Amino acid sequence: LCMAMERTYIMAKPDAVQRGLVSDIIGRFEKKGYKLVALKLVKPARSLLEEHYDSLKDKAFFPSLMDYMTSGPVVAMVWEGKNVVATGRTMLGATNPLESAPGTIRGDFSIEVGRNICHGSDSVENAEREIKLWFGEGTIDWSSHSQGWIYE
Ligand code: DGT
Repeated sequence: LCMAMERTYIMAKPDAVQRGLVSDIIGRFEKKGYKLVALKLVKPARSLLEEHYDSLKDKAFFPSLMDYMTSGPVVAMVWEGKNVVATGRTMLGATNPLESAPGTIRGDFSIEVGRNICHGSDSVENAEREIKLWFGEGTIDWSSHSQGWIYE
């Protein structure tokens, strides 16, 4: 139980909130065995999203991405666990739902890349950057009684 634990930033996008899919997204991470260390409903400012998606600012779809992401509240979360950055991305499925496998969150609940319902950090470095951006120091350390039944 002393292994270094990763953290990742997971976000239910405005369409997930509108469509009532938040509990499915949270439930998959919870049931997998990952530990929730931060969660909030937030209507993000355009400036926050511009920083979050800074690497995409020259893409043709960036304005529509900003309109989509500012269209309503999102659920921002931080999940902790072994290899949670890469495994979290696997759980979300491919960015384009046309390519996401059935059984993944996007594969099961979405059809188009511009309405792909969730976000997950793509590297440990980006996870740290995104967690700081969305939560600052506002994550919570707590001891989970089930860790001994999830990790050997
Ligand atoms: P995420 O988790 O939302 O950051 O998505 P990633 O990391 O799987 O994919 P990324 O960072 O290349 O793209 C971020 C979001 O931008 C993606 O979830 C949906 C949108 N997006 C990406 N590529 C396209 C595209 O070709 N067309 C449109 N309309 N949106 C796109």
